[in-house]
Amino acid sequence: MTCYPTYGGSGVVATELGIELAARGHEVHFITYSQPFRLTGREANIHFHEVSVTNYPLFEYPPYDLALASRMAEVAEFYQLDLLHVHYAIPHSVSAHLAKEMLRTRGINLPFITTLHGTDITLVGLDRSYLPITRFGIEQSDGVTAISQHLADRTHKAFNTEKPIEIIHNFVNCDLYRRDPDKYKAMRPRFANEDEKLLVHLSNFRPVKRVNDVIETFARIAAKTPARLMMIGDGPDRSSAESLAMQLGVFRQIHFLGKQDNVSELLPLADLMLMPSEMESFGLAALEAMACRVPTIATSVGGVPELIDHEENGLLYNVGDVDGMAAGALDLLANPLKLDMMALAARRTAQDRFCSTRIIPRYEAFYELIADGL
Ligand code: GMT
Repeated sequence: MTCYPTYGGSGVVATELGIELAARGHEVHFITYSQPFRLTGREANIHFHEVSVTNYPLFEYPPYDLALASRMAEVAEFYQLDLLHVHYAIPHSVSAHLAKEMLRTRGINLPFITTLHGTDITLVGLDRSYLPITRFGIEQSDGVTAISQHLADRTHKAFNTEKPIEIIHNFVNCDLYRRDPDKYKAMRPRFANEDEKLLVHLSNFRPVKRVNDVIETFARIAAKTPARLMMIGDGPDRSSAESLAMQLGVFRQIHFLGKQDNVSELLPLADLMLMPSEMESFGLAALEAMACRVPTIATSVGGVPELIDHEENGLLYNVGDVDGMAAGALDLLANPLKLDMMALAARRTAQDRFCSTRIIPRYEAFYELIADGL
């Protein structure tokens, strides 16, 4: 398994997938530049191989992709891996292709699967300097999966490729992500008083997440009802969000919590999640919240409508419609029965359609297919 091990949806999915597969008895080897942040290092059947990139004054840009390919080939040979599964096309699929070719010269067959997550296609992959190599990486993959139908369609169109793409939606462990009444009672007072509503946002605070819209929406909500907001995560737009919160007079009602490992303990404390992104190929944070009985107020972009049905298990708005999102949130917060129905529907969606018990077997079946060369 190869992914970006830092804070980001694709790394989370890869890590959780590795953990779930290991729990089912598979031997999982992570090959990345640092230990993925949701791994503790104590999980059975999980092995971590660090890719170290030697620097040399001649290298203005140390060649990580080559060091990764080398390590992939070594690990695959030493540990007799059945296949490589890389998350995020760039540069991982190209490194996997190189590793495969290196092993081929030694008589070893090593198929590889690429999972597309979103920005590898919609932002980075479409940049002129990466487009041809991204298309190459996708086409050379023995199998390709995408985390939503939207992303698969977009990939076919943007890269003008007919490469078959298996849709395997993101997943959540519904036993871990749930509202435990005792924990709720014990922890919620840390973040909100009894008369206050609690909202949450979770992301990497990149421009695509529109964190300032989170603050704008929250300020409109807080002007009408006592409320607090947990901002989980960190990234380039955090200070701009903090400064906007100051300007709008809601800074003291917001907990900027930074990067947190155990989001499954924080999400269930909230009444609503805010996810006003410019683009989401899936919206994993919303799914994690939904499993915890927290409906999401989101933008109707990318793959989000594959997860959220407007007025059923959440609310959908146009990008930038902070007035609409605030009005929707206030309406729900003022109608506990309606909010409760939506919270139950959100949990049901997570359980019935996106629970790891349903999705992991899809990956296992796909692995079998690719490993058997079909
Ligand atoms: O936007 C992020 O959180 C990072 C990015 C990534 O690739 O790490 O996330 C993408 O992958 C997630 C997991 O599959 C999806 O849930 C996100 O929707 C997707 N982000 C975008 O498409 C902007």
